[in-house]
Parts: sequence; structure tokens; C-alpha cells
Amino acid sequence: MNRPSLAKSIAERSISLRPSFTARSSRPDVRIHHPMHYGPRKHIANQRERLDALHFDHFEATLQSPCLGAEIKGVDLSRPANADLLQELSRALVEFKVLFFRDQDLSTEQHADFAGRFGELETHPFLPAGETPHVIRFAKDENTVGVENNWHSDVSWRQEPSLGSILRAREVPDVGGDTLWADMESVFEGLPKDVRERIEGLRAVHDFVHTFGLGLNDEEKARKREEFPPASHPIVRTHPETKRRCLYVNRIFTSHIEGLNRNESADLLDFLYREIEVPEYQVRFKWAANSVAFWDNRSTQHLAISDYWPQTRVMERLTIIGDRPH
Ligand SMILES: O=C(O)CCC(=O)C(=O)O
Ligand SMILES: [Fe+2]
Repeated sequence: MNRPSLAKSIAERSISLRPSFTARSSRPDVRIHHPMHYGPRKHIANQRERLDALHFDHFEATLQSPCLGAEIKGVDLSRPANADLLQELSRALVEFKVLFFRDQDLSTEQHADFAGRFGELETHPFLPAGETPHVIRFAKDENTVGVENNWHSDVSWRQEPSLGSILRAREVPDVGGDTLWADMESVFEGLPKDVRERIEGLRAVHDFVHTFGLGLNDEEKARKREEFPPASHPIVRTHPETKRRCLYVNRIFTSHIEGLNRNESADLLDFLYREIEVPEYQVRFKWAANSVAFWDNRSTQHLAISDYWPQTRVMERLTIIGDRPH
């Protein structure tokens, strides 16, 4: 498709301008307007209809939002799951994209055993480990603020990013500290046709340096860079199990789009990031101690709301290694 029509699409649907956006724009005379996301949005109704029709033999699944998220009742994650249950949970995961469980008093070992049934577990090179190297411990209090409050898909800077993450709440604030997830399949489907066509063949670079790299000195950064070189992934990936298309760029790890100049890349990414933040594509989860969320990192992004300081919030995550996006 041609550029002017993409510019028009973006112009019609982008939200208000940030000053840096104006400064970067190759056409500063073009006024970028507010995108009016009028309903009804048929693709959201379609998702809800599809998800409502699902049936599972081993548990009850209750949809939490039209596009994604289900609360699962009737499963004890501390007990070894048989093959049938695992198969149903895997199906629920790829369909609902995030599964919520309540009252799961798991030891670290049980948490890891459950996660390990879905694939090989990852060790994170930057985040603090818990009792075992595979566990990431996010412990926030009056001295440590939550910094996971930006939309992302976990470890997208790896060549083979995560399939999914399983997060358990150990200690939660009285109020606040919710987590949001957004459905990247609905975001992709909701894009204007010319934007969808424009991004179909494009690839973007994902890099840890703008986040985890900030805490490293030059020598450490160079060493980690060798171990984890920038990863090139398609902007639109095909989910390996559902074969459905999902948007796969995120604010904190994607550095640029290959083959576009800096302004074009920044403008297009900015447009896509704003679409990711549309509330109709989201589900919001209120934690209690021993709540568990299991999400698919291939088809969702998430952020942890950082509104509870100086209270304590302690979470533990196990991460399952995925495949190379295609
Ligand atoms: O603490 C949370 O709710 C989520 C943090 C996060 O980004 C993660 O666990 O991957
Ligand atoms: Fe995360």
C-alpha cells in the first residue's frame, strides 16, 4: 500500500500529539487527530461469542472480559495434573489468553512443577531470583517501587521469547496493585486495513538495553549484549497453536522497525502502541494472596499498576520458554 494512505489512517486515528511526536514527524504540518473508537466493534463481539461457546470437562471457566481472561475453578495447582487436565488447560490458555486461579497455596517447588509441565523453564538474566534460579521474585515496598507498569510481553528481546508466564501473589497491598492484560489478536484485527497490510511483512528489533541495560556498566552491557543480541521478530506473529495473527511489538523492548527511517518507525510504533492501550481489549485482575495468573505471552501484553507505594507487594513468576516468532 502507499504511504499517503497509511499517513491518512494514522492521522485519522492517532490520539493527541506528544511534543516529541510533532518534532519527529516528517510532515509537521499534518495535524494528527484523536482516533474515535466508536462501537460496536464486531471483532470484540466475535471473540466473546467464541469464548462463551467453549466447554471444558475438568474445570469451570468464567470469562472475565469480552476478549480475554477466564477464572478457572475446580483445579488444585499443587497436585500433579494428569494428561487430560493439562491438555484442557493448554487449550484454555491459548483461547482465553490469561487464566486466573484463586487460593492456590503453592510451595515454590509446586509452582515450578506446574509451570514445568508446559515446557522448559527460563532463568532470567536480569531480574532477582527467588528460592530457586527459575523463580523471579518481584518484591516491592517503601524502598522499591514497581517498574513493571508499562505494556510489554515478557522477554521479547530473546530470540525465543516466552510462551507463557505463571505469576503467584504472595503478599498484596490492601488496595491497588492490579494487573492488566491486553489481547494482541483483537488489537491486530481492529487495525485499519491499510495499517494491517502495511505491517504484515515488517520486522522489528527487540532489545533489553533500554530497560535492563540501564542498570549495567558499559562492560557488563557489552557482555550481556553478546549473550543476548538484539532480536528481530515479525511485527505480526502467527500464534503457533491457534494460527491466529497477533501484534507483537511493545513499548519497552521494541527499539525500531527494520527498513524504515527513524521517524517513520517511531510514528508507526507510536500508533500501534496507542491501539494496544485501548481499554476494550483489556482485562483487569485484582489479586489476593495465593491468586495465580497464567498468561500467553505470544498473544497478550500486560502491565502491573504501580499505585500502592509504600505498601508491600510480593509476587513470584515462573516463565516458560517459547519458540521463535514467525
Ligand atoms: O507484578 C505483576 O503483576 C506483573 C509483573 C510482570 O510484568 C511480570 O510478572 O511479568
Ligand atoms: Fe512482565
